Amino acid sequence: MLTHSPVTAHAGPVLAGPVLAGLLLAGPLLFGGCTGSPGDSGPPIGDSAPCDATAYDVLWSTDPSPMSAGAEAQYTQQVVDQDGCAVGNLQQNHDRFVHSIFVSSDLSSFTHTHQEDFVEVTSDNLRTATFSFPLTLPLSGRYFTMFDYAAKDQWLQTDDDLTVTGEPAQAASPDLVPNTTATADGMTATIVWTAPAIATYEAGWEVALTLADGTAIDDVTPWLGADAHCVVVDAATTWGSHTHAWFPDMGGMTPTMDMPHLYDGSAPIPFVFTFPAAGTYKMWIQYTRSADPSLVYAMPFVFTVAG
Ligand SMILES: [Cu+2]
Repeated sequence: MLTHSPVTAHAGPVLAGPVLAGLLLAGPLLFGGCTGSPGDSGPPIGDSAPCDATAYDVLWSTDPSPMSAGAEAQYTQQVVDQDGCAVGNLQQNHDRFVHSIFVSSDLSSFTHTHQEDFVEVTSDNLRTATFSFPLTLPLSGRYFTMFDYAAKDQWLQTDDDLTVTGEPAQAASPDLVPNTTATADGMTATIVWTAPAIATYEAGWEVALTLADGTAIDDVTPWLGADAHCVVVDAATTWGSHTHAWFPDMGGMTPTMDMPHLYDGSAPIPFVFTFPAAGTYKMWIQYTRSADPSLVYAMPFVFTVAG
């Protein structure tokens, strides 16, 4: 099942991405369709009549622009509606207001980040639906970008592309050899498919976690409101989605609900998902352990979905 079904992906104004680079912080240019002064655009928090969003988009810029491989930049983003007005009624979902995921076109680099990982969200952030965080991407080339956020009890997703300059460059093509075992950061993850991956049918898999030497663990702890997260993209990095460790009634969950803590890593962690089309995909299973909650693991798997 899709837990983060995009309601209006790609449906927003055509302002997103590099076109806006350098303009995002310019204020008045962004608020032409809104009432009030630029800095006050968007409703006060708790206002009963927020801007009447029927479509959403995420505008963004980097400083410097363009970004250079391996060099830290400041990434600033704003969630706007169909009129370019700040969406002042974003809902916190999975402990964050906007989840930003960057995947290199060669599928070697995966980053999942949020402003809250660096500084707290303020009322100004929420009123202007604008968030900012430092970002370093290791390789030049195109990065597929996914923004996950929520408003009006809807899961929302906007996708975009970001281009990084400099050296080193991404590989010319991704490594698409399927794997069922991944080892990273001293841990090993192994997946077993429990329902076959066939396009448009619900697939299922379980992820078994151990230390890299095979030692069992039992201290997986919730991170961002779930025991485990899964971000998946297609091999062409033109489509992506996000799901979580399965639990009963998961499909009925709304953005502000908390997921139960059911899995500590001592038994395989189940996932279900319906892939939209046949082809090769890559996913990253993310989780943390109470042994070191600051270390977020991202275990990568390449797999094929049958037609
Ligand atoms: Cu996130």
